[in-house]
Parts: sequence; structure tokens; C-alpha cells
Amino acid sequence: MEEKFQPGKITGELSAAGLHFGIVVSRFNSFITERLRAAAEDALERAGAQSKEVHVVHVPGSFELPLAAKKLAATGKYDALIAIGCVIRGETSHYDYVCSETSRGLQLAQMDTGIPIMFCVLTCDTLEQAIDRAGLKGGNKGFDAALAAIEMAHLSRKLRGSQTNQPPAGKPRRK
Ligand code: INI
Repeated sequence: MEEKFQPGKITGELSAAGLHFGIVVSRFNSFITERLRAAAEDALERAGAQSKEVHVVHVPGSFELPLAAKKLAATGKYDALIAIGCVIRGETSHYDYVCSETSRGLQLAQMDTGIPIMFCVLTCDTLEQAIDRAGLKGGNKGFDAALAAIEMAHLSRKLRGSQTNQPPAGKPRRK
């Protein structure tokens, strides 16, 4: 069916050429997180990123991802960041604190800095669920996060340069 209403669309491309990325990786559950990191790097390289324009920082656990990501974002050197972690439920409520503070902290970091930060933190009940998402049945979430990072990097550049949020000249925005 032909659509009559055709709004202007702003989208992000999937070429990583000329873009700068930071990857923050948790060492906790490194059996999983290193597989996510390798897949993210693979996706960036295949999309045209230069290895010298991709920087990798390791932190002890997922709980430390937000601070490191925020500091990287604040350098102004990166078009997008990928935060990689893996939290697996244990016998206590520790899992819930790590998951909620990590996701909240990463969201705050990207909102505060304006730099897109991909949430590539697996939150799983079992090790098997994590393995499935780090290169087995569920694909590899690191690869997916890198594609999202590329798209958001382009989109951010476009939205930064676009005038869509500005009121038309001579017509001040109503308060
Ligand atoms: N960190 C993780 O990344 N994954 C986990 O599963 C995990 N568990 O289960 O404890 C975990 N804990 C460490 C935490 O992220 C901090 O590094 C630590 O509490 C020091 O601040």
C-alpha cells in the first residue's frame, strides 16, 4: 500500500569508518565478558572502524562500569561507548543491587554526557543463559551492542547538527 503521509526521517547508518569508540569491560565473569568484547570488536572492525580508534578499558565488576564509562564519555574523544558486563544471580540479593545500579548508572552517564552508551550487560539467572548470549544459541550480544553503538553514534551526530529542536526564526518557543 502506498503511504501518503511521509514524515522526514532521521536515521543512523551502519558504517563505523571515521568514528571513535570506547569499550568498557567488566573482569567479573570474564569467561563471558571477553567473548562479548571480542564480538563487539569484530563488529566494529567489519563495519570499517580503525583499531587505533577503538579503546578498551577493563574494570573489576559491572558495578564499576558506570563511573569508568562516564569518565571516558567526559573526555569528548568518543562517538559512542559500549559497556560490557555479566551478572549472574546468586543466593543473595547482591545480584539485584549490582543489576539495578549498573543499569541506572549507565543510563545516567549517557544522559549527563550526551554520549551514547550501549548497555551490553547480561543479567542472567544461570551460567547457561549467559553462555547462550555470548556466542551460542542467542547469538552474541557484544556484536549486537556494537551495531547499536555505530547507529547511535551517527544518529547523535545528526541530531546535534539538526535544527529540529529549534523554534523557527522570529517565533520564540512558548513557555
Ligand atoms: N559483578 C559482576 O559483574 N557480575 C556478577 O555476577 C557479580 N556478582 O555476582 O557478585 C559482580 N559483583 C562484583 C561487583 O560488580 C563489584 O565489582 C564489587 O561489588 C566491588 O564494587
